[in-house]
Amino acid sequence: MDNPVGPALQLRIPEPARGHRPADPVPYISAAGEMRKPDLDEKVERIALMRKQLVRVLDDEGHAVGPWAPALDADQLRQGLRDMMTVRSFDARLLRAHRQGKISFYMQCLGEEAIACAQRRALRADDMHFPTYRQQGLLIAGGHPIVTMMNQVLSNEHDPLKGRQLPVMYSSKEHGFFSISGNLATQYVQAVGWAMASALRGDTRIASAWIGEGASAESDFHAALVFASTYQAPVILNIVNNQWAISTPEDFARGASATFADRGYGFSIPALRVDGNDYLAVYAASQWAAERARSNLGPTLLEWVTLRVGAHSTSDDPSVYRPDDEADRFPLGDPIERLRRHLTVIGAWDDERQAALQTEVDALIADAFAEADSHGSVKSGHTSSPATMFDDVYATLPRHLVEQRDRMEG
Ligand SMILES: Cc1ncc(C[n+]2csc(CCOP(=O)(O)OP(=O)(O)O)c2C)c(N)n1
Repeated sequence: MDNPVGPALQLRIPEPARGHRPADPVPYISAAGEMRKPDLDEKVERIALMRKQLVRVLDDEGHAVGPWAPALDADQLRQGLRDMMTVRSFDARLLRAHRQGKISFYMQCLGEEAIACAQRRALRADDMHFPTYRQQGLLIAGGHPIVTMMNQVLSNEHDPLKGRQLPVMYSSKEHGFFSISGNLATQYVQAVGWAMASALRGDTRIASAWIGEGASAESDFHAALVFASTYQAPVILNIVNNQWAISTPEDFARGASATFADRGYGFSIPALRVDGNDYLAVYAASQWAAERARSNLGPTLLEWVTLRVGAHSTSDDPSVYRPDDEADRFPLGDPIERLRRHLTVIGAWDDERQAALQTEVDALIADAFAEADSHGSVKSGHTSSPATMFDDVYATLPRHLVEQRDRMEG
């Protein structure tokens, strides 16, 4: 007999990926050049479709097409290629250092290089980024010394953070790179707060918040959007959708039918979904969002669609939850190969120059690692004295901590 008060209520429980199931295919793929470019102050309702579709500039042949194609000259494009190749080589060297037992932990950004590299070049040097552990490209494209980054990963005596942070959790005030936190999503509220403070002071610098699609399920993400939209804070809200949050496919955090960019719409924040493996699209969308922030038009949410090609970290084994050929089947390709093809198509590049650049970049990274490695590591006992834990915390060290430090040194 039918229940007269209706069926028993049920929740939709997302199912974990079973047996090497790939992440869902990227929904709503648009052709390169298909999406129009709105005015900076266009009403959010009129941009609504852009949170579903994909802003793309580079087509399959390597041509830059449509209204989003940014005005970058050949030198700037070659610089972008060099930045991304440097990041990839840096990651490969440090992954090898982990396998050699020289470092305890590492996280690479293989396949995602365009996003941080292009946004760093699209913003000003004194803007402030609040990154996750996968934006080493911000530092490298920003000209941060590579040896210093390696010293941090080795936690040796030259590590500017004095061994207090997990490897890859960099921090550099001079390079506009806020200290990375292992507690996901905390940096989103901090970025919005920093942007609000910048506006309150009448400053001209903007903030850029970074988060992975998995961590966007955290309440800090939503709290940040409330403040960003209420106060129209000058901030770029990046969500890097690399399809996986460790072993969890992206549809867990996003829900059954939405996009991550949809989340901006609920707060009346203009939101774009962008091909994150297209250096030109990343540059153009970042520039658009930055100009909106600088013109007091408020926050912009950018969902970058990409693929985490490597493992989550050196503590992860993706072969138990994802297929080996996922990167080959990913429809947005590889960011370095795509920019290289574009440079070739416009007559600014060839195989010989590519090979020479690869050799140059690899030598730069090898030399930097040799130098950092010559300073030893925490593993070889060459690390900052534990007494330095009292440095850089208080303007004036309280008496009881002075005593504790003296006891340690004595
Ligand atoms: C608040 C919090 N919850 C959980 C974790 C454990 N954790 C570390 S990384 C990670 C996955 C994050 O995935 P995503 O945000 O998609 O970023 P990605 O690693 O893919 O770049 C999780 C669950 C954490 N560090 N902090």
